[in-house]
Amino acid sequence: MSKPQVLILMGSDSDFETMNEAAVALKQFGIEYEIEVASAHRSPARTSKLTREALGRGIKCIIAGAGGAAHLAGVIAAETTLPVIGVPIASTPLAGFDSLLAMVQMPAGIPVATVAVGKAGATNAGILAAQMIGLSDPEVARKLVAYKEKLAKGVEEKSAKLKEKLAK
Ligand code: RP5
Repeated sequence: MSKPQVLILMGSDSDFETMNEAAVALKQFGIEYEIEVASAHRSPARTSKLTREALGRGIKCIIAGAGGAAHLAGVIAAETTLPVIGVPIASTPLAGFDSLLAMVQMPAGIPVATVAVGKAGATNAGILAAQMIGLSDPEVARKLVAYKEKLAKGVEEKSAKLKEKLAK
């Protein structure tokens, strides 16, 4: 087994159902990843340690998912030069709007690439990480092209099916 290239961090184990979609996407492109629970508020020292060690361990991108007052991606970005992708999780009565605003409104100088709230965002976080890795990994780049072709083919099939249904 090769070394993980992506570190997936989440604020709580309750975020896993959403964040697993990032793992599923990475698996699709054959990218090794590691998953850890680390909270910006409940375990700041652990979050800092995992972040600071990541670059030296060969990690190329960190995906961070959190809900509510979602500061995880921001505090990670504060401590690393690795690209950080943030996934806002819908885990409170505010349905992820709170997480989105907390994550997306970073001050200039500390970028977090914030994706959509919830599972679609987690999927896109995995794909975006794959696209970063694909810049220097031809095998991953090839799989990304095939993935896009499959998406486009799926739309054509849906269109054909719809037309068939309407013709009946
Ligand atoms: C956030 O609080 C976590 O990212 C999670 O989305 C939310 C709730 O956490 P738990 O109370 O389920 O541990 O920090």
